[in-house]
Amino acid sequence: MKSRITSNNPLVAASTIRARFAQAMSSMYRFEVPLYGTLVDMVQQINQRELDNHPELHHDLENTDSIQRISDERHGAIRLGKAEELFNMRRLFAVMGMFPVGYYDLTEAGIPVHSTAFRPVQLDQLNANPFRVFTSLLRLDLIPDQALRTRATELLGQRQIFTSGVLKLIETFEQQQGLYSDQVDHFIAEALETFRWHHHATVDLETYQLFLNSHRLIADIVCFHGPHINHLTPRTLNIDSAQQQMQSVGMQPKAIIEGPPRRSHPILLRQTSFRALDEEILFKSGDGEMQPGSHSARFGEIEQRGMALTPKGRKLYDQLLNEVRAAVPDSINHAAAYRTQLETSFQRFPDELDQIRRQGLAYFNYQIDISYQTDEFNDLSALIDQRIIQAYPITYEDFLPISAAGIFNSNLDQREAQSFSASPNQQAFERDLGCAVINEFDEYARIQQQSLQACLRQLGLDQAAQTLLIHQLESAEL
Ligand code: OOG
Ligand code: NI
Repeated sequence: MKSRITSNNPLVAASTIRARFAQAMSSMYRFEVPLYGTLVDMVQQINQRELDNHPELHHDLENTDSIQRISDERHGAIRLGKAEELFNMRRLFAVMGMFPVGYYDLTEAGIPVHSTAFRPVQLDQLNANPFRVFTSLLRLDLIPDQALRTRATELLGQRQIFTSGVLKLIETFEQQQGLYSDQVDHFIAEALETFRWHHHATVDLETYQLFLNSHRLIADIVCFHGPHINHLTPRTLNIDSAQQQMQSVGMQPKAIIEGPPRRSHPILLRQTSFRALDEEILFKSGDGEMQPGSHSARFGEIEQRGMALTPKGRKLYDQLLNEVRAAVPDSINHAAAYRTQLETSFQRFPDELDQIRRQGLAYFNYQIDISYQTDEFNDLSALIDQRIIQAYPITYEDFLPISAAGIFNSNLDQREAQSFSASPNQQAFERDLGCAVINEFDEYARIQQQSLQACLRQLGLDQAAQTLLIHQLESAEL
Protein backbone atom coordinates (compact mmCIF):
# COMPACT_ATOMS: atom_id res chain seq x y z
CA MET A 1 0.00 0.00 0.00
CA LYS A 2 1.43 3.37 -0.95
CA SER A 3 0.16 5.23 2.06
CA ARG A 4 1.93 8.39 3.20
CA ILE A 5 1.01 8.09 6.86
CA THR A 6 3.32 10.05 9.10
CA SER A 7 2.75 11.08 12.67
CA ASN A 8 2.46 14.78 11.85
CA ASN A 9 0.26 14.31 8.81
CA PRO A 10 -2.06 11.41 9.54
CA LEU A 11 -5.05 10.37 7.53
CA VAL A 12 -8.22 11.71 9.15
CA ALA A 13 -10.41 9.09 10.85
CA ALA A 14 -13.64 8.26 9.02
CA SER A 15 -15.65 9.05 12.17
CA THR A 16 -14.16 12.56 12.24
CA ILE A 17 -15.11 13.18 8.60
CA ARG A 18 -18.60 11.82 9.31
CA ALA A 19 -19.13 13.99 12.39
CA ARG A 20 -17.90 17.07 10.55
CA PHE A 21 -20.05 16.37 7.53
CA ALA A 22 -23.15 15.77 9.68
CA GLN A 23 -22.47 19.04 11.47
CA ALA A 24 -22.07 20.91 8.17
CA MET A 25 -25.28 19.37 6.83
CA SER A 26 -27.12 20.35 10.01
CA SER A 27 -25.92 23.97 9.76
CA MET A 28 -26.94 24.15 6.12
CA TYR A 29 -30.38 22.71 6.86
CA ARG A 30 -30.92 24.98 9.87
CA PHE A 31 -30.28 27.93 7.61
CA GLU A 32 -32.49 26.61 4.79
CA VAL A 33 -35.36 25.36 7.00
CA PRO A 34 -35.58 27.42 10.22
CA LEU A 35 -38.31 25.14 11.64
CA TYR A 36 -35.69 22.40 11.78
CA GLY A 37 -33.70 24.55 14.21
CA THR A 38 -36.81 24.98 16.37
CA LEU A 39 -37.29 21.22 16.41
CA VAL A 40 -33.67 20.53 17.34
CA ASP A 41 -33.78 23.02 20.21
CA MET A 42 -37.03 21.50 21.47
CA VAL A 43 -35.61 17.98 21.38
CA GLN A 44 -32.46 19.11 23.19
CA GLN A 45 -34.53 20.51 26.08
CA ILE A 46 -36.74 17.43 26.30
CA ASN A 47 -33.69 15.15 26.35
CA GLN A 48 -32.05 17.12 29.13
CA ARG A 49 -35.24 16.95 31.20
CA GLU A 50 -35.56 13.22 30.57
CA LEU A 51 -31.98 12.58 31.73
CA ASP A 52 -32.47 14.77 34.83
CA ASN A 53 -35.72 13.00 35.75
CA HIS A 54 -34.52 9.47 35.05
CA PRO A 55 -31.12 8.82 36.61
CA GLU A 56 -31.36 5.12 35.64
CA LEU A 57 -31.64 6.08 31.96
CA HIS A 58 -28.64 8.35 32.37
CA HIS A 59 -26.72 5.52 34.02
CA ASP A 60 -27.54 2.96 31.32
CA LEU A 61 -26.64 5.32 28.49
CA GLU A 62 -23.38 6.15 30.21
CA ASN A 63 -22.51 2.50 30.69
CA THR A 64 -22.98 1.69 27.05
CA ASP A 65 -20.91 4.69 25.92
CA SER A 66 -23.87 6.06 24.05
CA ILE A 67 -24.73 9.22 25.95
CA GLN A 68 -22.44 11.59 24.04
CA ARG A 69 -23.73 10.63 20.66
CA ILE A 70 -27.38 11.48 21.28
CA SER A 71 -27.29 15.26 21.05
CA ASP A 72 -25.54 15.10 17.66
CA GLU A 73 -27.49 12.13 16.38
CA ARG A 74 -29.31 12.72 13.07
CA HIS A 75 -30.61 10.82 10.11
CA GLY A 76 -31.40 12.37 6.77
CA ALA A 77 -33.09 11.13 3.60
CA ILE A 78 -32.44 11.55 -0.12
CA ARG A 79 -34.07 10.18 -3.26
CA LEU A 80 -31.93 9.30 -6.28
CA GLY A 81 -32.94 8.94 -9.91
CA LYS A 82 -30.52 6.57 -11.61
CA ALA A 83 -28.14 3.69 -11.00
CA GLU A 84 -24.96 5.73 -11.45
CA GLU A 85 -26.10 8.15 -8.72
CA LEU A 86 -26.58 5.30 -6.27
CA PHE A 87 -23.22 3.79 -7.21
CA ASN A 88 -21.35 7.05 -6.61
CA MET A 89 -23.35 7.82 -3.47
CA ARG A 90 -22.06 4.54 -2.02
CA ARG A 91 -18.49 5.62 -2.79
CA LEU A 92 -19.11 9.08 -1.27
CA PHE A 93 -20.51 7.68 1.97
CA ALA A 94 -17.64 5.19 2.25
CA VAL A 95 -15.29 8.16 2.73
CA MET A 96 -17.20 8.85 5.97
CA GLY A 97 -17.30 5.21 7.09
CA MET A 98 -20.97 4.78 6.12
CA PHE A 99 -22.05 1.53 4.47
CA PRO A 100 -25.36 0.31 3.00
CA VAL A 101 -27.30 -1.66 5.59
CA GLY A 102 -30.64 -3.30 4.79
CA TYR A 103 -32.95 -3.37 1.78
CA TYR A 104 -36.35 -1.68 1.98
CA ASP A 105 -38.98 -2.28 -0.68
CA LEU A 106 -41.54 0.52 -0.63
CA THR A 107 -43.57 -0.55 -3.66
CA GLU A 108 -45.92 -2.41 -1.38
CA ALA A 109 -46.93 0.94 0.09
CA GLY A 110 -47.53 2.48 -3.34
CA ILE A 111 -44.19 4.26 -3.50
CA PRO A 112 -42.08 3.53 -6.60
CA VAL A 113 -38.67 3.34 -4.87
CA HIS A 114 -36.43 0.88 -3.11
CA SER A 115 -33.96 1.93 -0.46
CA THR A 116 -31.08 1.26 1.88
CA ALA A 117 -29.60 3.16 4.83
CA PHE A 118 -25.98 4.28 4.73
CA ARG A 119 -24.61 4.17 8.27
CA PRO A 120 -21.57 3.21 10.34
CA VAL A 121 -21.57 -0.42 11.50
CA GLN A 122 -19.12 -1.10 14.34
CA LEU A 123 -20.25 -0.20 17.86
CA ASP A 124 -17.34 2.19 18.48
CA GLN A 125 -18.09 3.86 15.15
CA LEU A 126 -21.78 4.19 16.00
CA ASN A 127 -20.95 5.67 19.37
CA ALA A 128 -18.48 8.12 17.83
CA ASN A 129 -21.20 9.41 15.48
CA PRO A 130 -24.14 7.39 14.19
CA PHE A 131 -25.10 9.65 11.25
CA ARG A 132 -27.29 7.75 8.76
CA VAL A 133 -28.92 8.58 5.46
CA PHE A 134 -32.02 6.76 4.22
CA THR A 135 -31.35 6.56 0.49
CA SER A 136 -33.99 5.69 -2.07
CA LEU A 137 -33.68 4.92 -5.77
CA LEU A 138 -36.53 5.67 -8.16
CA ARG A 139 -37.94 2.66 -10.03
CA LEU A 140 -38.83 4.04 -13.43
CA ASP A 141 -39.65 0.51 -14.58
CA LEU A 142 -42.82 0.75 -12.50
CA ILE A 143 -44.16 3.87 -14.24
CA PRO A 144 -46.81 2.65 -16.68
CA ASP A 145 -46.78 5.71 -19.00
CA GLN A 146 -44.10 5.06 -21.64
CA ALA A 147 -43.78 8.72 -22.71
CA LEU A 148 -43.27 9.90 -19.14
CA ARG A 149 -40.71 7.20 -18.54
CA THR A 150 -38.76 8.26 -21.61
CA ARG A 151 -38.87 11.93 -20.60
CA ALA A 152 -37.75 11.08 -17.05
CA THR A 153 -34.87 8.96 -18.35
CA GLU A 154 -33.75 11.84 -20.60
CA LEU A 155 -33.85 14.38 -17.79
CA LEU A 156 -31.97 12.13 -15.40
CA GLY A 157 -29.46 11.26 -18.12
CA GLN A 158 -28.55 14.93 -18.48
CA ARG A 159 -27.91 15.66 -14.84
CA GLN A 160 -24.74 15.26 -12.78
CA ILE A 161 -25.46 15.49 -9.05
CA PHE A 162 -21.82 15.36 -7.93
CA THR A 163 -19.27 18.13 -8.38
CA SER A 164 -16.16 17.17 -10.32
CA GLY A 165 -14.20 18.12 -7.18
CA VAL A 166 -15.92 15.56 -5.00
CA LEU A 167 -15.57 12.82 -7.61
CA LYS A 168 -11.81 13.46 -7.73
CA LEU A 169 -11.54 13.41 -3.94
CA ILE A 170 -13.47 10.13 -3.76
CA GLU A 171 -10.91 8.65 -6.15
CA THR A 172 -8.08 10.04 -4.05
CA PHE A 173 -9.67 8.48 -0.98
CA GLU A 174 -9.90 5.12 -2.71
CA GLN A 175 -6.24 5.25 -3.74
CA GLN A 176 -4.85 6.52 -0.42
CA GLN A 177 -7.30 4.57 1.76
CA GLY A 178 -8.13 7.83 3.47
CA LEU A 179 -7.95 11.63 3.22
CA TYR A 180 -5.57 14.15 4.76
CA SER A 181 -6.81 17.13 6.71
CA ASP A 182 -6.77 19.73 3.89
CA GLN A 183 -8.46 17.23 1.58
CA VAL A 184 -11.19 16.66 4.18
CA ASP A 185 -12.06 20.37 4.31
CA HIS A 186 -12.38 20.36 0.56
CA PHE A 187 -14.34 17.08 0.52
CA ILE A 188 -16.95 18.33 3.00
CA ALA A 189 -17.58 21.55 1.11
CA GLU A 190 -17.86 19.74 -2.24
CA ALA A 191 -19.97 16.83 -0.96
CA LEU A 192 -22.45 19.21 0.66
CA GLU A 193 -23.30 20.65 -2.77
CA THR A 194 -25.07 17.44 -3.78
CA PHE A 195 -27.57 17.76 -0.90
CA ARG A 196 -28.42 21.43 -1.31
CA TRP A 197 -31.90 22.74 -2.15
CA HIS A 198 -32.31 24.32 -5.61
CA HIS A 199 -34.77 27.12 -6.21
CA HIS A 200 -34.71 26.47 -9.95
CA ALA A 201 -36.33 23.44 -11.51
CA THR A 202 -34.78 21.82 -14.59
CA VAL A 203 -38.14 21.73 -16.39
CA ASP A 204 -41.11 23.96 -17.19
CA LEU A 205 -44.21 24.02 -15.03
CA GLU A 206 -46.19 21.89 -17.46
CA THR A 207 -43.66 19.07 -17.44
CA TYR A 208 -43.43 19.29 -13.65
CA GLN A 209 -47.19 18.93 -13.41
CA LEU A 210 -47.21 15.91 -15.70
CA PHE A 211 -44.79 14.15 -13.36
CA LEU A 212 -46.66 15.41 -10.32
CA ASN A 213 -49.89 13.89 -11.60
CA SER A 214 -48.17 10.59 -12.21
CA HIS A 215 -46.65 10.52 -8.71
CA ARG A 216 -45.47 13.44 -6.59
CA LEU A 217 -42.29 11.58 -5.75
CA ILE A 218 -41.31 11.30 -9.42
CA ALA A 219 -41.61 15.07 -9.81
CA ASP A 220 -39.45 15.55 -6.72
CA ILE A 221 -36.72 13.31 -8.10
CA VAL A 222 -36.77 14.08 -11.81
CA CYS A 223 -37.35 17.86 -12.04
CA PHE A 224 -34.44 19.15 -9.98
CA HIS A 225 -30.66 19.43 -10.18
CA GLY A 226 -29.99 17.06 -7.33
CA PRO A 227 -31.28 14.98 -4.42
CA HIS A 228 -31.90 17.78 -1.91
CA ILE A 229 -31.85 16.44 1.63
CA ASN A 230 -35.56 16.29 2.52
CA HIS A 231 -35.36 16.02 6.31
CA LEU A 232 -32.82 15.74 9.11
CA THR A 233 -34.11 13.95 12.16
CA PRO A 234 -32.89 14.47 15.72
CA ARG A 235 -33.24 11.67 18.28
CA THR A 236 -35.45 12.31 21.28
CA LEU A 237 -35.57 10.39 24.54
CA ASN A 238 -39.32 11.05 24.88
CA ILE A 239 -41.30 11.25 21.66
CA ASP A 240 -44.70 11.55 23.37
CA SER A 241 -43.57 14.72 25.07
CA ALA A 242 -42.11 16.01 21.81
CA GLN A 243 -45.33 15.23 19.91
CA GLN A 244 -47.34 17.28 22.42
CA GLN A 245 -44.91 20.14 22.35
CA MET A 246 -44.88 20.20 18.52
CA GLN A 247 -48.65 20.69 18.64
CA SER A 248 -48.40 23.44 21.19
CA VAL A 249 -46.05 25.51 19.00
CA GLY A 250 -48.30 24.97 15.96
CA MET A 251 -46.18 22.46 14.03
CA GLN A 252 -48.98 20.03 13.17
CA PRO A 253 -47.40 16.63 13.63
CA LYS A 254 -48.79 13.48 12.01
CA ALA A 255 -51.96 12.16 13.65
CA ILE A 256 -50.19 9.07 14.92
CA ILE A 257 -46.66 8.18 15.96
CA GLU A 258 -45.32 5.47 13.62
CA GLY A 259 -43.99 2.26 15.10
CA PRO A 260 -44.62 0.48 18.40
CA PRO A 261 -46.50 2.08 21.32
CA ARG A 262 -44.88 3.72 24.34
CA ARG A 263 -43.33 1.09 26.63
CA SER A 264 -41.17 0.90 29.76
CA HIS A 265 -38.47 -0.67 27.59
CA PRO A 266 -38.67 0.91 24.13
CA ILE A 267 -38.26 -1.34 21.10
CA LEU A 268 -37.15 -0.50 17.55
CA LEU A 269 -38.14 2.96 16.43
CA ARG A 270 -40.95 5.47 16.96
CA GLN A 271 -41.23 8.42 14.59
CA THR A 272 -43.39 11.45 13.95
CA SER A 273 -43.11 14.28 11.46
CA PHE A 274 -44.62 17.61 10.50
CA ARG A 275 -45.89 18.23 7.02
CA ALA A 276 -43.74 19.27 4.12
CA LEU A 277 -43.41 22.98 3.49
CA ASP A 278 -44.67 24.53 0.28
CA GLU A 279 -41.65 26.30 -1.18
CA GLU A 280 -41.29 28.74 -4.04
CA ILE A 281 -39.63 27.40 -7.15
CA LEU A 282 -38.78 29.00 -10.47
CA PHE A 283 -39.64 26.86 -13.48
CA LYS A 284 -38.26 27.16 -16.99
CA SER A 285 -40.30 29.00 -19.52
CA GLY A 286 -40.19 29.07 -23.34
CA ASP A 287 -39.43 32.78 -23.64
CA GLY A 288 -36.32 32.64 -21.47
CA GLU A 289 -38.16 34.06 -18.48
CA MET A 290 -38.68 32.01 -15.34
CA GLN A 291 -42.13 31.01 -14.25
CA PRO A 292 -42.87 31.03 -10.51
CA GLY A 293 -44.52 28.03 -8.87
CA SER A 294 -43.98 25.89 -5.83
CA HIS A 295 -42.91 22.44 -4.71
CA SER A 296 -43.14 20.66 -1.39
CA ALA A 297 -40.64 18.04 -0.35
CA ARG A 298 -38.94 19.09 2.85
CA PHE A 299 -40.43 18.22 6.20
CA GLY A 300 -39.48 17.83 9.85
CA GLU A 301 -39.20 14.55 11.71
CA ILE A 302 -38.16 13.33 15.15
CA GLU A 303 -37.58 9.83 16.38
CA GLN A 304 -37.08 7.80 19.53
CA ARG A 305 -34.89 4.71 19.28
CA GLY A 306 -35.39 1.57 21.31
CA MET A 307 -33.75 -1.85 21.33
CA ALA A 308 -32.83 -3.90 18.26
CA LEU A 309 -34.95 -7.05 17.94
CA THR A 310 -33.78 -10.50 16.85
CA PRO A 311 -35.55 -12.12 13.88
CA LYS A 312 -37.85 -13.77 16.42
CA GLY A 313 -38.65 -10.44 18.10
CA ARG A 314 -39.10 -8.74 14.76
CA LYS A 315 -41.51 -11.41 13.63
CA LEU A 316 -43.63 -10.79 16.71
CA TYR A 317 -43.47 -7.02 16.13
CA ASP A 318 -44.55 -7.38 12.48
CA GLN A 319 -47.35 -9.74 13.43
CA LEU A 320 -48.74 -7.40 16.11
CA LEU A 321 -48.43 -4.33 13.90
CA ASN A 322 -50.21 -6.07 11.03
CA GLU A 323 -52.98 -7.00 13.39
CA VAL A 324 -53.36 -3.34 14.42
CA ARG A 325 -53.34 -2.16 10.80
CA ALA A 326 -55.95 -4.72 9.82
CA ALA A 327 -58.19 -3.68 12.72
CA VAL A 328 -57.86 0.08 12.03
CA PRO A 329 -56.80 0.49 8.38
CA ASP A 330 -57.42 4.24 8.23
CA SER A 331 -55.19 5.45 11.06
CA ILE A 332 -55.18 9.04 9.80
CA ASN A 333 -58.92 9.47 10.33
CA HIS A 334 -59.20 7.16 13.33
CA ALA A 335 -56.14 8.09 15.34
CA ALA A 336 -57.64 7.43 18.77
CA ALA A 337 -58.91 3.97 17.79
CA TYR A 338 -55.54 3.18 16.25
CA ARG A 339 -53.70 4.14 19.43
CA THR A 340 -56.01 2.03 21.58
CA GLN A 341 -55.61 -0.97 19.28
CA LEU A 342 -51.81 -0.51 19.28
CA GLU A 343 -51.72 -0.54 23.10
CA THR A 344 -53.97 -3.59 23.25
CA SER A 345 -52.16 -5.69 20.66
CA PHE A 346 -48.70 -4.89 21.99
CA GLN A 347 -49.57 -6.16 25.44
CA ARG A 348 -48.49 -9.47 23.92
CA PHE A 349 -44.92 -8.19 23.50
CA PRO A 350 -43.13 -8.65 26.87
CA ASP A 351 -42.05 -5.39 28.49
CA GLU A 352 -39.59 -6.72 31.06
CA LEU A 353 -35.96 -6.86 30.10
CA ASP A 354 -35.40 -10.21 31.69
CA GLN A 355 -38.27 -11.81 29.80
CA ILE A 356 -37.28 -10.16 26.53
CA ARG A 357 -33.77 -11.56 26.94
CA ARG A 358 -34.82 -15.04 28.05
CA GLN A 359 -37.22 -15.34 25.14
CA GLY A 360 -34.50 -14.24 22.71
CA LEU A 361 -36.53 -11.27 21.39
CA ALA A 362 -33.80 -8.60 21.44
CA TYR A 363 -30.02 -8.18 21.25
CA PHE A 364 -27.97 -7.24 24.31
CA ASN A 365 -24.62 -5.70 24.99
CA TYR A 366 -22.98 -7.63 27.86
CA GLN A 367 -20.75 -5.80 30.31
CA ILE A 368 -18.90 -7.22 33.24
CA ASP A 369 -18.74 -5.93 36.78
CA ILE A 370 -15.52 -7.47 38.05
CA SER A 371 -15.95 -6.21 41.60
CA TYR A 372 -18.18 -9.26 42.13
CA GLN A 373 -16.76 -12.68 42.95
CA THR A 374 -18.18 -15.97 41.75
CA ASP A 375 -17.17 -19.44 40.84
CA GLU A 376 -20.38 -20.31 39.03
CA PHE A 377 -19.09 -19.99 35.55
CA ASN A 378 -21.14 -22.45 33.61
CA ASP A 379 -24.47 -20.70 33.49
CA LEU A 380 -24.87 -17.39 31.74
CA SER A 381 -28.27 -16.74 33.29
CA ALA A 382 -26.84 -17.15 36.80
CA LEU A 383 -24.06 -14.69 36.00
CA ILE A 384 -26.65 -12.23 34.77
CA ASP A 385 -29.01 -12.82 37.71
CA GLN A 386 -26.13 -12.09 40.11
CA ARG A 387 -25.42 -8.96 38.07
CA ILE A 388 -21.84 -10.06 37.49
CA ILE A 389 -22.63 -9.74 33.83
CA GLN A 390 -25.03 -6.91 33.02
CA ALA A 391 -27.17 -7.03 29.88
CA TYR A 392 -27.94 -3.69 28.24
CA PRO A 393 -30.26 -3.63 25.22
CA ILE A 394 -28.52 -2.74 21.95
CA THR A 395 -29.99 0.31 20.20
CA TYR A 396 -31.82 -0.20 16.91
CA GLU A 397 -29.83 1.64 14.24
CA ASP A 398 -32.04 0.98 11.22
CA PHE A 399 -35.46 1.85 9.79
CA LEU A 400 -38.88 0.24 9.48
CA PRO A 401 -40.46 -0.04 6.03
CA ILE A 402 -44.06 0.47 7.21
CA SER A 403 -43.06 3.52 9.23
CA ALA A 404 -41.01 4.86 6.31
CA ALA A 405 -44.02 4.41 4.01
CA GLY A 406 -46.16 6.30 6.53
CA ILE A 407 -43.64 9.14 6.59
CA PHE A 408 -43.36 9.23 2.78
CA ASN A 409 -47.13 9.21 2.30
CA SER A 410 -47.94 11.83 4.91
CA ASN A 411 -45.80 14.20 2.89
CA LEU A 412 -46.96 13.28 -0.56
CA ASP A 413 -50.38 14.77 -0.14
CA GLN A 414 -52.03 11.97 -1.97
CA ARG A 415 -54.37 10.03 0.15
CA GLU A 416 -55.40 7.82 -2.72
CA ALA A 417 -51.90 6.34 -2.78
CA GLN A 418 -51.29 4.61 -6.05
CA SER A 419 -51.01 0.89 -6.00
CA PHE A 420 -47.98 -0.72 -7.51
CA SER A 421 -47.78 -4.43 -7.15
CA ALA A 422 -45.21 -5.33 -4.53
CA SER A 423 -42.08 -6.12 -6.45
CA PRO A 424 -38.98 -6.20 -4.32
CA ASN A 425 -35.88 -6.44 -6.46
CA GLN A 426 -32.90 -6.54 -4.15
CA GLN A 427 -30.75 -8.04 -6.87
CA ALA A 428 -31.26 -5.09 -9.22
CA PHE A 429 -30.70 -2.68 -6.33
CA GLU A 430 -27.42 -4.33 -5.41
CA ARG A 431 -26.29 -4.38 -9.02
CA ASP A 432 -26.91 -0.61 -9.24
CA LEU A 433 -25.28 -0.03 -5.85
CA GLY A 434 -22.21 -2.00 -6.86
CA CYS A 435 -22.21 -4.32 -3.84
CA ALA A 436 -24.48 -6.35 -1.57
CA VAL A 437 -26.24 -4.60 1.30
CA ILE A 438 -25.19 -5.60 4.82
CA ASN A 439 -27.69 -7.70 6.77
CA GLU A 440 -28.76 -5.72 9.87
CA PHE A 441 -29.41 -8.80 12.04
CA ASP A 442 -25.89 -10.12 11.42
CA GLU A 443 -24.47 -6.83 12.66
CA TYR A 444 -26.43 -6.80 15.94
CA ALA A 445 -25.62 -10.47 16.55
CA ARG A 446 -21.93 -9.74 16.04
CA ILE A 447 -21.97 -6.80 18.47
CA GLN A 448 -23.75 -8.97 21.04
CA GLN A 449 -21.34 -11.87 20.63
CA GLN A 450 -18.25 -9.68 20.80
CA SER A 451 -19.47 -8.04 24.01
CA LEU A 452 -20.04 -11.42 25.63
CA GLN A 453 -16.67 -12.75 24.50
CA ALA A 454 -14.98 -9.74 26.08
CA CYS A 455 -16.78 -10.45 29.39
CA LEU A 456 -15.80 -14.09 29.35
CA ARG A 457 -12.17 -13.26 28.66
CA GLN A 458 -12.21 -10.86 31.61
CA LEU A 459 -13.59 -13.61 33.83
CA GLY A 460 -10.57 -15.67 32.81
CA LEU A 461 -12.63 -18.51 31.36
CA ASP A 462 -10.88 -21.11 29.23
CA GLN A 463 -11.90 -21.66 25.64
CA ALA A 464 -14.23 -24.58 26.40
CA ALA A 465 -16.17 -22.64 29.03
CA GLN A 466 -16.41 -19.62 26.72
CA THR A 467 -17.77 -21.80 23.96
CA LEU A 468 -20.39 -23.29 26.27
CA LEU A 469 -21.70 -19.91 27.40
CA ILE A 470 -21.72 -18.50 23.89
CA HIS A 471 -23.66 -21.51 22.77
CA GLN A 472 -26.22 -20.81 25.51
CA LEU A 473 -26.58 -17.32 24.17
CA GLU A 474 -26.97 -18.42 20.56
CA SER A 475 -29.59 -20.98 21.34
CA ALA A 476 -31.34 -18.40 23.54
CA GLU A 477 -31.48 -20.84 26.42
CA LEU A 478 -31.51 -17.92 28.80
C1 OOG B 1 -37.71 8.89 3.35
C2 OOG B 1 -38.77 8.52 4.33
C3 OOG B 1 -38.28 7.45 5.30
C4 OOG B 1 -37.73 7.34 7.79
O1 OOG B 1 -37.28 7.91 8.79
O2 OOG B 1 -38.33 6.25 7.87
C5 OOG B 1 -37.55 8.00 6.48
C6 OOG B 1 -38.12 9.94 2.36
O3 OOG B 1 -39.19 10.56 2.52
O4 OOG B 1 -37.34 10.16 1.42
O5 OOG B 1 -36.84 8.92 6.45
NI1 NI C 1 -36.73 9.85 8.35
